[in-house]
Amino acid sequence: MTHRSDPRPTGPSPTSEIQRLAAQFRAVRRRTLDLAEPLGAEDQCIQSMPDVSPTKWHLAHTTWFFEEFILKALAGDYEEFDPDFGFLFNSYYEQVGPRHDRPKRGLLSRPPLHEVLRYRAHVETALERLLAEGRDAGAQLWELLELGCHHEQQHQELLLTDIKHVLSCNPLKPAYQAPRPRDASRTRTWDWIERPGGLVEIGHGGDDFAFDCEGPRHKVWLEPFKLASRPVTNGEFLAFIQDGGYERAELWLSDGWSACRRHGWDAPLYWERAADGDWRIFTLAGRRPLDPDAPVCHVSYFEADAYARWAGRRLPTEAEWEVVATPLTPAGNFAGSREYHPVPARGEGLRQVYGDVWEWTASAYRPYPGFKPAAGAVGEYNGKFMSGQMILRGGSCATPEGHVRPTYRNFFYPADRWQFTGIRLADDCPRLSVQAPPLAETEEAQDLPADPSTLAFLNDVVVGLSDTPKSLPAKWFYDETGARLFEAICDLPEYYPARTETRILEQAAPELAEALGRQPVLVEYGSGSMSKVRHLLDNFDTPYAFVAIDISGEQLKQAARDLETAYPALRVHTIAKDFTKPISLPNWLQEAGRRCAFFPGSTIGNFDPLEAGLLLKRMREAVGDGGALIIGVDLKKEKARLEAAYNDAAGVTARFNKNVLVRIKRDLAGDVDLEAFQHQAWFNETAGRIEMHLRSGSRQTLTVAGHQFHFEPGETIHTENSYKFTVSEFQALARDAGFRPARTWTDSEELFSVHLFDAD
Ligand code: AVI
Repeated sequence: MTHRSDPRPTGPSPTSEIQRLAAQFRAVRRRTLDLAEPLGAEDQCIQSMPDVSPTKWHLAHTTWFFEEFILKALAGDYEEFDPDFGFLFNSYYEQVGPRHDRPKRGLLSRPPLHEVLRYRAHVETALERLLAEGRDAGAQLWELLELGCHHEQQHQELLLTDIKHVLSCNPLKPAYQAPRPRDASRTRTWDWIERPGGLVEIGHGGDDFAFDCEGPRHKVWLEPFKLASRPVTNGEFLAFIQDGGYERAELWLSDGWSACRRHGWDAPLYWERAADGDWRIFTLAGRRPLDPDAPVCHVSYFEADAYARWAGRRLPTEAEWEVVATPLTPAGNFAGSREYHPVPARGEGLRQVYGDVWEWTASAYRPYPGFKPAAGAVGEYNGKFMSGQMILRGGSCATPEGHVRPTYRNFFYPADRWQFTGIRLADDCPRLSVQAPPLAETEEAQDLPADPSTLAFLNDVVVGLSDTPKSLPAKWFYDETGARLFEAICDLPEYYPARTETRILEQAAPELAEALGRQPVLVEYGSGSMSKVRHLLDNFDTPYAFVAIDISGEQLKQAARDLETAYPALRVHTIAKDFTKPISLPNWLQEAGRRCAFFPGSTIGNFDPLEAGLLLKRMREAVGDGGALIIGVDLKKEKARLEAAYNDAAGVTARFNKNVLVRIKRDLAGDVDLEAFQHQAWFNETAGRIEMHLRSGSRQTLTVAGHQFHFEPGETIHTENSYKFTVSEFQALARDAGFRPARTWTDSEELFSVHLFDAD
């Protein structure tokens, strides 16, 4: 089983966290039944090979997991459904006791399916009861519940891969679902995505859920490398077959060649040659012609490795894969699309990193440095499998939506083919480095130190400038110069938001203080110099504490010291972290009054609506039931006024925008002509946002760390969005995140708004 690798607080979780977990539990359990729904009782009983488990067994085993590890351990009065079920549905937990043989799960015609469904309902009812009393059950309950949900999601994927194998063994080749409409758009081309290597960090290190084997976070040295921008397709794999790939021992690892001969492999699993010589494949929607543009799927590690050797390349290591994947949002063709089959790549640049097919890596499944399995039976979940298996990354079209992360490590034996497994090629690069230009004629070019933040910046630059249209994340504006330029922007006559918000906050502060009651805790997201919170603190009687979250640890320390000097009675707690990631508040805050998230400056507008919703939900989780949110939001208004605020006459915003190019030149030794780009900002009415761009005045090539990026005249780099809202639009967004509007203040010109929301 899996569990988070870092200890969690021992006290009860906040109510919002409990509600989130309870909702997750219900949704996961429902989804498992949905997946089994198209199957009859006979389908659900079959085991077509030792690796495959019958659907009915998955339904029961996932239930046993909750029963064994939560109900029997933590619910004192729980009545076991059937004492024999522990023997039948324990998978591999030696410490729990003896169990039925894995290869004989298909012999379990009893208990019948309806009995297993009753078992599910029985355990769910008991768990709901425990959850209702859950406030006293302690962190262990919530940890195990979360683990149980992720465990069940893993079995949801297995349910699909296993039933595909079961149905493929039926000569009638029945379908699990009706064929889905085909999306004809696709691209055939691919590219190399190059990375400079250096000292990088991989592995999970945050507070959010991860399986124990994903951590600890640690350093890895990488030589310069490149990854293919998309996975290998069926058409490309066919060329390997046609070139005698399955008959040429020299392409195969010794164990791979033995497996190939022993099993008589001549194509990936589920491929079959029709009488007319064409290839067909079996899918969960029945047989279909082979699509040459879709990613090749159901290949073993041995086949992936042989293909890479044939192509004159290699498979990526898991660290190489993770470095490239980390900046990307884990979105793609997951099981949520209900396609249950990999689809052809679309668009340009790096594609299909997440979803479609699990990508075999050249890395063996071994513990990371410092890994220690948990004590007790749950420690058997991952740790004991760390021999003889290979790592796969990225999730597949059968993986539940939201289940994988950049650090997620899946593992299978090198001969396994029944999972949705595919290939992404990698290769070494000629030495690539972030090079500083020579200081003098006689001097050699020097490598700049590749610290993690510089590498993260380089990654974002390479990913963003390889994309169409080109873009860069706005966060890279803010080095020391960028932060100073932003402060200067706030003083500009055209930039009304900062000034207007201050006035509103000063005026609303007494009412806000009253609404928050005695001894509140203020939690500021992106606290910067901590100057805005002073407008509130000045009016609060006895604030209990101020929690400041900011990515810049240095600024945090200094600003906290200044604040403590100005407010000696205030407890100031700092969290040096990217505030978009989940945070946990210190336990000693239990004593305090209402918790209130504070997010001024309309920074919420710099997030896309989806990200903004997610961030608001994180705030809702952090403040818990009874909490509150005070947030500053810039309002929609006439275009001219909006555009003037981002096109000031003194050119400060233009310098702020160009600062990202200055950083590329300085920190990444990029060959950038600053004069060749022009600041542009306009209001995109359809999207409801100010867009900032850097526009290339000519055809030019920008070179960064050996990567070349070509610009046509007029082509832009999209550097920032700043969304504007009406009061009701913003209230709807906050409502979706679980906040109820309590009060809104605006200035007399209705330029800006400050909102107070309650979290009931
Ligand atoms: C930080 N943020 C709210 C500012 C805004 O208005 O979106 C950043 C900014 N960009 C250009 N001017 C100010």
